[in-house]
This record gives sequence, C-alpha cells and structure tokens, in this order.
Amino acid sequence: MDAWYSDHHLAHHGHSELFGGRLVESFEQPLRAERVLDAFLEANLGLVHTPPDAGLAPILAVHDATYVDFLRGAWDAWRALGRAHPALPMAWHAGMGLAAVRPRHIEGQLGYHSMDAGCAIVAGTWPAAYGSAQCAIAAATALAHGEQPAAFAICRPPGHHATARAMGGYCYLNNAAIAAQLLRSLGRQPRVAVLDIDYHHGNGTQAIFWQRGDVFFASLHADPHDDYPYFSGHAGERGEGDGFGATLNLPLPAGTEAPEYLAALDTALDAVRSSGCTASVVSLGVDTFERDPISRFKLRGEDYAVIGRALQRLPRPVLFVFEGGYATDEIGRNAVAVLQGFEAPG
Ligand code: SP5
Ligand code: ZN
Repeated sequence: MDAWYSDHHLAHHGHSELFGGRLVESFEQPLRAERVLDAFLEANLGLVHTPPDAGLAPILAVHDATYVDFLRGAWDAWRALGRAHPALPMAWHAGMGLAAVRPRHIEGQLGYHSMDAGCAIVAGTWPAAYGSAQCAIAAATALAHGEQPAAFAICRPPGHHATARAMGGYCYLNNAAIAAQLLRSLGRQPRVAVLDIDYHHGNGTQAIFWQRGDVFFASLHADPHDDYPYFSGHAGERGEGDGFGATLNLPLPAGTEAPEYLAALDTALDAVRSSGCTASVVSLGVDTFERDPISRFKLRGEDYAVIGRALQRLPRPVLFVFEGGYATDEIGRNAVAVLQGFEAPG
C-alpha cells in the first residue's frame, strides 16, 4: 500500500501542554511522524506521495467554517497581542449554564473552540493541520478512485479528538472523519466504518457522526472513568436518531494486555462486518504500547502485527490514518507492523 506524507507538520513544534498540573513540552512531537515515515520506507511497503492541495472543501464537509477561520487566523490574532510564545486556551464555558456566545477576543475564542489545554497554536500549526488533513484527503481520494485496496495517511498532527468546532488532545482537524466523509461522497460508498484503535477514545469522530447511520463508529480505548478524554467513550454511548446503534464503544481497563485486547477487537470487527459497510477507515494509534509515556495498556511490539492480521476482516478499501503514539523509539516499528500484518498472506 502507498502512503501520503506532508513535511508541513515539521513547523508545528516548540509547543507545550498542560500535563499532570504542569506546563510541559508537548508529547506530540515532529519526530513522531518522521519515525513513522522512516519505518514505512524501510519496510518497503509502497510509495510515499506528497498530497496535492485539494483545498478546504473536504475539510468544510466535516468542520464548521467559523472553526476553520479561527484555526487559520488564531496565530496572527495572538501575535497581535504582542505575544511570541505559543497560544494556549485557558478559559472554557463548561458549567456556566448558558449557551456560549462566541467571544470576539482571541483568548475567548481559544476556549470556545477547544476542550482542553492540549492544543497549543504556533505559527506552523495551521499549515501542519491542513497538510495532515490533505494526507488523509489524498489517500481517501486514491481509494475512492479504486486505485488500491488500502492506503496509509501519515497524519501529524493527529485528528480523532477534534470535533466539528473544537480542538483537543493534540488534534485540530479530524483527519479520519474527513476521510470517511470523502469516501461517502466522492467514493459513493453507502456506508463507511471508522474503527478507532488509538488508546484514547475518538470522541471527536464519535461526535461528528453521532446522529448519522451512514458512518459506523467503533472504538477500543481506555475506560473514560480513568483516562482522557474522560467525558466520552462509555459503553452506553450508542448514537442518537438515525445514528442509534451506529456507535460502538469498548472501553478497556488500565493494564490491558493482548489477549483481552484482541478479544475486544474481534467484537468490534464482528460489529463492523454485520454493519453493511463497504469501506473502512482505521484511526491507527499505537499509544496502546506498553512503554507509551502517557498511556496504560500493555501491548508489546509483537502484538501489532497480530492486530494488523485481524484487521484483514475489515471491508475494503481500508484507509489507515495515523493518530497517537508517543514512545518515539518504537512508534514507527509498531505502526508499520500493523500494516505488515494487514498485508501478510491470509
Ligand atoms: C491523539 C492522542 O493520542 N491524543 C492524546 C491526548 C491525551 N492528553 C491527555 C493525557 C493525560 C494523561 N494523564 C496522565 C497524568 C500524568 N501525570
Ligand atoms: Zn491517543
């Protein structure tokens, strides 16, 4: 399978996040995508393409125009206050009991358009998020045209926490949701599955398709009682309206190892297979790894090829969209092991 990669992600750097009560250098680093790219090339799995510019339309099919305008202009508005350090939200309307009126001030807008203090904005953030989305768009376009049965979007920054109008959890644009929507429209797929195997619940993707029956969302993740994003991902969340039954959450406890993980993955794959989907997007995070610095599952390096092999059951075409994973020494090997397992003779 071929991969899509944009070097615009390199300019999204030098940012901090609020973590464990401290402002620390973000775990979401440029080296992550570089390591995944290197491992993909080394494994000789396929070509690596630079995505062409498909414009804003596929992004606006998922995200609100006001939110996209905010992302495009946030750095300049922050700079206009005389600040040269990264912008970070610090005020949210949760609990105020009123529907939020969108503030005029950039500090207010940062809070209005976010869910946490994990998304700093620097000069290179918009170009990086845009380039990341273009990777997913170009890979989905190749699949929509029937050119290949599978593709890999080496997205950075990641996307699955971003909702239609808010950033969070290192995510600005929801690359997987943009790709799923494009497979629906351009690819004319009647029903698309999004399988999210990042350690964290894909709250943004879930929210985007919550009321839609045409995109089936299934996720394996840390139990939100105990881990980020805390407010989304419980087993009882199943979608609403036309989307009722088209969301499946399989929360797993801290310390989860391969046997329990693979059993839950089988449950998710059974559900996807009986959902009538004709194409799949995998939100591929490898922060389930035992040595991931921010996560608490216990998957080992050798487990990732087994996961990839299990994913052979997904309806094709299959688009892998890179999400989380913060153990930079092993991130490339683990992500590519999933792809190799997927391509291994059945
Ligand atoms: C795409 C993705 O994987 N985003 C993850 C964002 C997680 N951000 C919050 C992490 C909180 C970890 N809490 C540990 C407390 C350590 N003192
Ligand atoms: Zn994650």
